Parts: sequence; C-alpha cells; structure tokens
Amino acid sequence: MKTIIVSNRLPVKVLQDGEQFEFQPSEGGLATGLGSIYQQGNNVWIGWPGLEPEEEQQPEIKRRLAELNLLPVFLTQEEINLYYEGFSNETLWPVFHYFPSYAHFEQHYWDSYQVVNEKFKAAILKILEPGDTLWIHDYQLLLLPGMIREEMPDITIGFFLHIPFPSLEIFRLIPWRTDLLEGMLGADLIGVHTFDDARHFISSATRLLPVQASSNILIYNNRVTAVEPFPMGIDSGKFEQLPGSEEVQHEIALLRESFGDVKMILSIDRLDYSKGILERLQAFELLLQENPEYIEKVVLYMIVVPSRDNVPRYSELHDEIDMLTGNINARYRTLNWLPIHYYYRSFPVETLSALYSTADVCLVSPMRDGMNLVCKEYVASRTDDSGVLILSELAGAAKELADAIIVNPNNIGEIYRAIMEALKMPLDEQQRRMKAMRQIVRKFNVKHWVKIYMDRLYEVKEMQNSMQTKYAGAAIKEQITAKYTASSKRIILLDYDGTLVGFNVNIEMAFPDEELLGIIRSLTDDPRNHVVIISGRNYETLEKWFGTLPLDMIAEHGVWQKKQNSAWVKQPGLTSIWKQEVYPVLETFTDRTPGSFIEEKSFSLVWHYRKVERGLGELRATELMNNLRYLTADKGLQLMPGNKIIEIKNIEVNKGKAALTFFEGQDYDFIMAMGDDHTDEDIFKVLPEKAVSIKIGSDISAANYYLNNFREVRALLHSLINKDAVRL
Ligand code: GDG
Repeated sequence: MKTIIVSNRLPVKVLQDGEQFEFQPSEGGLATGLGSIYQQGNNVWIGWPGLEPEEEQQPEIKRRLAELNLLPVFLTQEEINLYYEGFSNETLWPVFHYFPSYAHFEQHYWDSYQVVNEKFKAAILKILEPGDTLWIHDYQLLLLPGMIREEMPDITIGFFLHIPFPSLEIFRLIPWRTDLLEGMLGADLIGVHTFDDARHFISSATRLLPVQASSNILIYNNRVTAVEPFPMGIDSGKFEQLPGSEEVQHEIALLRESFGDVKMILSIDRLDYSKGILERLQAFELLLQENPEYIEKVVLYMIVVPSRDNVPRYSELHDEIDMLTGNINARYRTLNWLPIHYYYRSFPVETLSALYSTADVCLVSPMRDGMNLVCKEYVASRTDDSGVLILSELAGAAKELADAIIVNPNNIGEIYRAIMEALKMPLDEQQRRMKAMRQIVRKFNVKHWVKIYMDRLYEVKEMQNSMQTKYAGAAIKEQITAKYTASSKRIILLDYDGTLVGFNVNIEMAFPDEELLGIIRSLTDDPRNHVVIISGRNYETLEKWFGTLPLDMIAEHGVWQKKQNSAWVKQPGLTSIWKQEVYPVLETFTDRTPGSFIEEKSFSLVWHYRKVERGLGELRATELMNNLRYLTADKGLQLMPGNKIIEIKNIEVNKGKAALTFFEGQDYDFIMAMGDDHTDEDIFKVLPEKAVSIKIGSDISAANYYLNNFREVRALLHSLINKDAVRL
C-alpha cells in the first residue's frame, strides 16, 4: 500500500547545462510538508518536471528522477501553452480569483486540459494498486479525481485546492463548470484553505449538480465526499532557525548597514494581478505625498518574482509595475535615498530570511489569495516578536492571523493609514500581536497540515464504509427470492412515495397506476403474505387509493392504523393543540417563500418546498428549523426534515414503532421493508436481524441493501411474485 502525490509540477529545480540535466529537490513549503510522505518506501510524487526534453533523453531523466522518488509526466510545448498557460492560468486562475473579465473561455484550451488530465491519469494507473492512497493537488488537475474514480471506484483519493474557490455566481460563468465539479467530486475529501472556500464549493455543487448536502458532507452518484478547510502552514521551524545561521546573519548585517535608521516595508510576491501590487504602490505613493516627513525615512523593498510572463496579462502587469515604480522613484528620490527598492527576480531563501528579519513592516495586500505563505514566513522569522504585519482581508491567511492590521486591498486610503499605524506602532503593541501570530504559525505548520489532512481522509473512508449499503443486484435479488419462496409466513412493509411511485411535484398526482395496483393485488392474493403500506400521507388518501385491497395500512407515519376489515384507529394519547402555535410560524414562512405550502394532517404539520426556487427553499428550511427548534422542544414535538419538506409531529409518532405493532404475537419467517426517506430509517433500525431491508435512491442507510428507484422496486416485487408462481 503506497501513497502517491500528484501535482502539476514536480518539487524539483532543473538545472540544464547543454545536454546535461541536474535535478535539485525544491525547498518549497509543499515539498517540505509532503517530504515525509513521498520520500518514504515506494511512495512517489507524479508531475511535470518543468522541462521538455527530446524523446531519447526521457528515459535517463526518468531514471534520475526515480532516485528522488519522483515520476515525470512529460508535456509537449503545445500542451504547456494550452493546458497550463491557457486553461489553467487564463481561464481557471482569473475566475477563481474573482477576475472573470480577465478570463478566456477557449474550446481548444479546454480540450487540451482534458487531454493532459488524461495523461496524468494514464501515468497514475500504470502504478496504482488497490489499497493505495492518492493525494492530488490544485486547479490544474480538477478532472483527475473523477477520472481515477471511474477506473478504481474504491481507491482513496484526496484533493486539495490551493487557490480560492469562488462563489457560485462567479464559478457558474465557466462553460465547463459541471465537468469540473464532477471531476472534483471524484475525491473522498476535498480540502481548501478556508471555511468560505468550502461554503462556496458546496453551494456550487448543490446548485449545479443533483448533489445532496448535509452540512459539509456531499452525496453525488451515491458516493460521499467531505469538503473541509485545512489552512496550509509553512515549515515554521526552518524560518525560525534561518536567522541564526551565519550566512543570514551576514546578510542582515549588510542590510542594517545600508538602511541604518530608515524603516523598511517589505513586499514579496510572484508577478500576479491577484497580488494587488499596483494598489500597494499607490498606497506607498500616497504616504510620501501626504507625509513629506517620511522622505528619506522609509523605503519599500519590493521583490516581484517573475511568473507566467508568456501570458499577455502578466507581461502587461509587469510593464505597469515597472512604470509606476519608475514614476514614484523619479518623483521622490533624493541624492542619498531611493523610495522603492524594486527587484524583478527571485532570491535564495537566505536572502528572504534576512529581509524578513530586518523589515519593520511586511505589507501583504493581495486582491485574492488562497492562503498566502509570505505573511506566515514573515511572522515565523520574527524571533524577537517585533515587526508589524499588514494583511489583506482577502488572503486566506487573514482568517488565522487576526492580530495583523487587516485591510481591504481595494481601499488605497486604508492601506496608507495602515502603513502609518504600523510605522508608529509601539514595540510592546508589536510584540503582543506578533507573539499571538507566531503561536498560530508554529502550531499550524505544514507538517501539522499534512497530518490532519491525511487523518481526516482515512476517517472519511471509514465513514463511507460504515454508511455504505449494498446494491441489490442480480445475486442479492436471487437470495431474496430464494428466502421468499422458502417461507410461509411473510410480512412486507412498503413505503409509498419514492418507493412504489416516483417523486411528483404535485402531491395529488402521485396516485397508484394500474401496474402498481396489479403488483399489490398479486402480493395480497397470496395467503402467506401480509402486506402493510406504511406512509406519511393522510389516511383519507390511503383509504381512497388502497381501501378496497386486502392489506393493512399505516398513515401519517404511525398516527393512524388500519387492519384489514376494520376501521382506522388513532394512536392513543396524541394531541394537536400545539398546531395553534406552530401554524402561524409556518404561515409567515409560506408568505415569504413563493411556491411553498402547508399540509395539515391530523397530528402533524408539513411545510413543503418542492416547488420553491432551488437554494431559497433549502435556505428557508434551515431558517424554519432554527425558528421552531425551541418552540417544539418543550412540547414533545419532533422536527423532521425530509425530501423537500419539514414535518412537525408528535415525538411518539414513528414509523418504526408503528411497524412493530404488527409483529406482536406473530412469527414471520420472511420480513421485508422498503423505503426511501429518513422516516423509513426508523423501520430499518427496529427490524430483526434476519429481515431484508431496502433503501431506495441512496446507498447510505441503516438498511441492508439499496435500489435506485421505484422501477427497480417494482421489478423486484414482480420477480418475487413470478418466481413463486412458477414454483407453485
Ligand atoms: C499558491 C496560492 C497559497 C517568493 N519569492 C521567492 C520565494 N518565494 C516563495 C515564498 C513563498 C512562496 O514563494 C509564495 O507562496 P504564496 O502562498 O505567497 O503564493 P503562490 O505562489 O501564489 O501560491 C497561495 C499557496 O499556493 C499554498 O497553498 O498560499 O494562496 O496562490 O513560500 O517564500 N522563494 C525563494 N525566492 C524568492 O525570491 N526561494
């Protein structure tokens, strides 16, 4: 059993010297965090090595990478253009970072994205074995979990999205949105950085696909996927220790010497429009403009790491940054002082560490950022607890680092005021805030992140196994039929809506058709069969539909019972006086929610929202539940959310309890119950072990088996009747 990490890029730096390749493991946060996993045993990391070698060079590269437990997926230049720079960076990246107007929706980008995801799939399938665990990373590979799931239905798949997940109204703009969601839902656990990302994913999944959600657990195609926030951390130990090293000490000394008393504001990002670099420059300019006393007293030390400069948007941004920086420097510089120290290149981590240690202020103001690790690295590096972090509220990290000065990155005036506040902040205040943030960064470090993610992934897998019910396929049907034919005293408990007939938007329209009546008649014709229809409907309806057949009935989940040839009787001791208080509450919700209506039964009230706009109905239902929770608790009432309904009923009323009354003094040798919603779960739970219980429409149940829909139920009932008839 091995673990396979998959990401677009392998964690290596390639040093190419003519025909020769040299590989160095990268020191990035993700690589460090996952190092403990992929470097062990026969575990492996699969990804693009970051170069396009000739075909004959590939085996050698493969061999060299294998020594580092890495397995390459080679991409052609065209694939890099269309899948990576195209669909990943010109379609997904802008949409996911709330820049939809920058997005290109190009069919050939999408085609290539699918082809490359398939390529990754092929590479994985070559080595994937039952029992293995896959952990797939990021937006370049959104389709991959679904593709693998199709081939290996039981394999454990984790997926982590490192960038934000946008709100539904933004996400739905993508022409291929449902394919992307389906791809992600192939995972068992979808990890994101923040609760908001999880919330947005859940709302997109439930609105764009027939996904059922119960809090953060989603059910799609009868499979459970959990969606949860796991805020990614950094290798905090490394950033705490680096400033102590000789090399970093030396660089710190050089920086102190050249800046002296001048305060340093640090800014480090990859070149990206999501990072808010231009707005940051404008805020710094405002500072100099409004407060000339800061001239020669403060510098902005700005590193922009080259990134994606083949994408036109990025090269434009590069030009704009160059220009604005040039303007500010030209306008404000003096003979001995340059306001912005701007570098368009990357530096060794030792230089970063020296800068983190020296900077009085770190200014991190992205327009959107999944997490942002730079701010955490700054915090971890401040071993004397001094320094001030200014952080955008739209970086995932702002959810954890509440002691930073939090700013809206679009509000240039606010960033400017935050810089002023930071420059003037007394040391004890700096230390109070930094200490609190350092504790968080240290505790939620990248190893912790990997651990809690992996632990949760296995928990989700266990949860799936414990909830899973077997599909009543051909072999199981055979067994059920064999039991049925071998028995002589049978009870068959049948729910109605969703079990014997399909779900109808009009509740009056779901009456039994001729085929169904034929099946029930054949069942009841057999003297060995005791058939019970056990429904939530009112007794008048059941009487109208089945009153003439030789069967027993339970209406309103157990309030009313009718044994063959006798009258309907009511469960004793029930009261409905509570309706006077609950009804008006339901009425207010009905008035506010077009399409909803109230159904009144003798001992229960039902609020229906099946005709309400999707999403609004669910929202109001949750609100209604919260509203009624206290009102119902002390009145012996139960609140039952069902399929597009909320039912309020006496707590003693329960299908399971009602079903048991048919077992008193009886000794059945064949017991079968079928039902589709969670009121039927009460029956499944009370039945003796030997009973055959079948859930309809979902494999997540206390029942032993499941079937997909009422047609399969009818087919099973048909085969019971027919098999038996043949034997007779
Ligand atoms: C994506 C998401 C999420 C920067 N300059 C140099 C250098 N760096 C290192 C930093 C830091 C990393 O690059 C940047 O990480 P961020 O998190 O800030 O940003 P993205 O690259 O956009 O990452 C982001 C992240 O994924 C993880 O899930 O936080 O939101 O966008 O570690 O130190 N490293 C070196 N020289 C440099 O000049 N050596």
